Amino acid sequence: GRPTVAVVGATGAVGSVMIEIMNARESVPWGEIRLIASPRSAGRTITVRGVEHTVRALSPEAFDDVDIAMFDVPDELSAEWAPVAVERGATVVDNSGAFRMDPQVPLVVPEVNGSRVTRRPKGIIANPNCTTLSMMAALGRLHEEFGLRELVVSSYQAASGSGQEGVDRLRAEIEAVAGKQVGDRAGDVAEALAAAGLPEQSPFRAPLALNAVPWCGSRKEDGWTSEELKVRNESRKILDLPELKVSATCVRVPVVTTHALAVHATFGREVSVEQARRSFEQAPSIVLRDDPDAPEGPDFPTPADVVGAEPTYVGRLRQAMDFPNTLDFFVCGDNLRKGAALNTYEIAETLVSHSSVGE
Ligand code: 11C
Repeated sequence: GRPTVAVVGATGAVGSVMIEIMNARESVPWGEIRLIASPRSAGRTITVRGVEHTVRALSPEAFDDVDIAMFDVPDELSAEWAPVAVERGATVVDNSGAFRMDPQVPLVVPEVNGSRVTRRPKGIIANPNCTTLSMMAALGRLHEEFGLRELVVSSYQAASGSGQEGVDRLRAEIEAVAGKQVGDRAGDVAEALAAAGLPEQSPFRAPLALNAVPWCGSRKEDGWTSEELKVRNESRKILDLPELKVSATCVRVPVVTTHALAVHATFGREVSVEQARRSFEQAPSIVLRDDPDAPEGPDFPTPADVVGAEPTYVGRLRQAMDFPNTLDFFVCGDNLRKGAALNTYEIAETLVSHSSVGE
């Protein structure tokens, strides 16, 4: 029969986008759609594709007869519950960081390495971090054309990467400085936030309103952040380039949704902007917005253009002046869609199209 799919974390930020994605699909391959969340949210009703569903509480029995369980929950919960779902017979597609670097767990971006879904010794497939994912469709394409050797990236990450808490904090900070002549010296913004009654405790390491904060995630060795290491490790794994040279600087900017990255990618041979352009134009999941001579002014993607969109947007494509094998470009991806819910859903669709579950 048709497979049963479960959304675990159905009431959270990413889970809600997952349901939006299923509602927007022309057709879905699922027999049953099951919504699962913490006992706190259980009993709520959510309409999916015109049918009212009651959210079930997370429990081992909730996974009975589930073919694919898509997990959109924090790392600790995935670590604990994904194996339970597998034991009950489900294949898990996990959007947390719990299993990404496990050698027995494929890390999948369907248009780059979709065939890997078939080898999953633990019954788990991992979805990459949203920052890595935002550039992966474009990089996968260029790697196929030219052979990627080195990757230097700077990110411009949205507040929603820090969850609803991050979104709430950014909105409160913007409100606290809006319409006021807040000074531009160190401390002026912090003072305005304190005056507006905002707690000093914040998901960000510094005021984000009127600012940019070169810190995403947690502290790791030698001054790197967790987010910068994820970009390095996950890019290597997805592209199957364990020796790829990667250096990333991850920066939080006062944007609500959509991560952007400035990418400096070096290849094994001379590159051509024309060839890269053609390759992007042929990729169904990439939109090239790169017309510097457009009559209405130069055309390029900004995060605001991309919110709610499924594809990755690429612009500012240039041959690096002093580096014959290098392309520079700017890429934007909705961190809650391709960066999270959409890619997870596409992995689940890929599993079905490989007839790899639910038979
Ligand atoms: C951020 N990319 O913008 C992070 C959030 O590994 O799934 C996602 C963390 C993860 O802060």
